[in-house]
Amino acid sequence: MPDDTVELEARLEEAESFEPPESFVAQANVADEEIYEEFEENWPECWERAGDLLDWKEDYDTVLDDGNAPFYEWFTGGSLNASANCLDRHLDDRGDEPAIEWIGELGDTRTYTYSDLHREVNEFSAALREQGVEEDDVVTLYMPMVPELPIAMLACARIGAPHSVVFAGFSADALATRMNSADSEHLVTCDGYYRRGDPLQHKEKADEGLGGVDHDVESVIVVNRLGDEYDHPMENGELDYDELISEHEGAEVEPVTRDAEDMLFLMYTSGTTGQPKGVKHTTAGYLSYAAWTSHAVLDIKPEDTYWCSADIGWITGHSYIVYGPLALGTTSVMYEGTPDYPDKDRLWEIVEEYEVDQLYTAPTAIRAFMKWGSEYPERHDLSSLRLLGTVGEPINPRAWKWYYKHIGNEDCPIVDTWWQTETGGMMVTTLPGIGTMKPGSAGPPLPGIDAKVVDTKGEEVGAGRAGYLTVNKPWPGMLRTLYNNDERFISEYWAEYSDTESDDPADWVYFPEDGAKLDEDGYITVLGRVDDVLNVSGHRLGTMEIESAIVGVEGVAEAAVVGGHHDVKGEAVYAYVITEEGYDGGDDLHERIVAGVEDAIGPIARPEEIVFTPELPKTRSGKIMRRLLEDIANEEELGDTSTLRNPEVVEDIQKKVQE
Ligand code: 6R9
Repeated sequence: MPDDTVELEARLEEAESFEPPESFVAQANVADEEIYEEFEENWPECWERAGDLLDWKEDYDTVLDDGNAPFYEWFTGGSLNASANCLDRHLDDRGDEPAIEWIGELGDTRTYTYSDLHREVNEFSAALREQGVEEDDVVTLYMPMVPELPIAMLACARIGAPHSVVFAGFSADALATRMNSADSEHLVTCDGYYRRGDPLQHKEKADEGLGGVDHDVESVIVVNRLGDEYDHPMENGELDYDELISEHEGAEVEPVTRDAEDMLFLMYTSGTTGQPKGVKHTTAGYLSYAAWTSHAVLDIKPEDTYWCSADIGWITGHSYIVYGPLALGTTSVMYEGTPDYPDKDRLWEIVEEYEVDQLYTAPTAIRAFMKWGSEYPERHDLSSLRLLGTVGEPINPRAWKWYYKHIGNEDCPIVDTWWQTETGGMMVTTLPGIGTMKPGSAGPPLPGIDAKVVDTKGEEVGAGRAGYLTVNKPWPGMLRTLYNNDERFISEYWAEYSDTESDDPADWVYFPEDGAKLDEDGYITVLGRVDDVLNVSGHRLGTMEIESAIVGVEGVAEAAVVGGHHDVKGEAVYAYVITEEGYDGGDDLHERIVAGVEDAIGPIARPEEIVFTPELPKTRSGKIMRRLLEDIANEEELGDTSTLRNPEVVEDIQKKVQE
């Protein structure tokens, strides 16, 4: 390596902060730092900026109705349709431009122009209607990354039927739980998909899930992705997607006028208890917020080719593959497969071929790229990239710098965006054309977002101190409630820091259950969950859900699940298991536990390590000391064990983990 490269490398290693590249600033959608003040001084009317990005059927009359906190309502009096905003309004100017560039894992591709997408969404809307789907019926979409997934989402939106997308990697049981919780009587699914070149069956899993649905299911529609590779069962009156589309060829379905606050979709996510939470998002608030943050943070312009590599089965894919980018009329790339198939340069090959302008991915992926080495991106011309983004978990400065240098060539700003399923869109991040970037720190709250770092009493902590993240004012993209469960909505998100008896919105504080640290410039470093939620490869998993799956396995008496450090996944699942009295283990219990977890949740929740132990460390009041189990998993020095009822088990467990 020549000397100057070594020097450059060293300077990059040491640098604590980076300025947005001038070339970027010159063209940025948002480049004037006064925006922070403008939002603050003019709150909540500042949110008209987000509302202005949409086409309204009927204009709204109130930006924010906070009369019934925390059940806030946004853009009240207004009406619109999300699919019309993502499709119809672009037809005149951008009808022939690509809306979705879909890339299959095997290299097959499909381009949907805005006209194509509009046509198929109309046809599928007609098909759904014919199947009896009515306004406000929840339609479950249990689908992998095929173009028919965003088509089905937009078709639901068109006819005013909220969708509930269930990640394809989730198990049959998980599908049933979600359909039951949402009383969903309609399912759109898929025969299968490809993973690392192999066809994976999906339909049988869907069938098994349907077996667990406790009410009548009116319709099941199956997309055929695998063709002749997999002769999927169709024995129960299911309908074939392609046949439905051809039956409804040329159909036009008038977009249903939806009230601003009408539900656009439900998205289930993990929480502290075993039951997943149905997060409710609305038409105007959510869509305007997804569009606004896509504009301000991702710097999306209609002529861009933008790529978010998440799965649409998670909120990131909803907001930043489908709704945000399409509302802005840009080209959104959608990739079916894994980043290392056929080789570890797959992403870079796609960036080069499609001349991708913005890439939005997750720290877990970046850590994997780093491990594979810079020779893979070096094989490709990545000069089309203008902006990089990350989401899902904290990114460590080393990974940030690797991304900055090896993918961004040191001239793309990086936005490290903190947000959640519940927030609908980004909340804490630098604005790419304005803010100094500090690797490892997400940045200040976005304009109009009143996020703070507080102590257990709700007092703000000073610079350099760690505490808990709170959001002290509402924002348009926020969840409105948990489906059919206002009480849990309040207890999960508000009770911690609010005066729940108060009618004054100023007394209501949203608690995202993340720990955070503040620096002297008001930048927030998010430290991770403070509840019993794990973040495995950026996926949110409840420890309780995994524990109850393990306890359901024959021979298991008790289980405790914690997160242990993992170089690529960030966190990995560690399970400590007590077997039943008299159970001699020794057989296939390990495999049965893995299978039990995969059946209840899916392979993403598979334990990395299962430790059998006769006892779990418990406090005198009988609570499992999870913190200690975490320290053991991470092979860290153990904290205070003096409050334990059974300190002697600790050493025993430690030995087993180290074996
Ligand atoms: C969008 C999404 C939310 C949880 C969140 C936090 C973690 C997300 C982060 C981040 C640090 C970031 N998280 N982005 N932590 N820095 N930039 O991921 O939604 O699946 O609901 O997860 O992810 O812990 O509370 P979701």
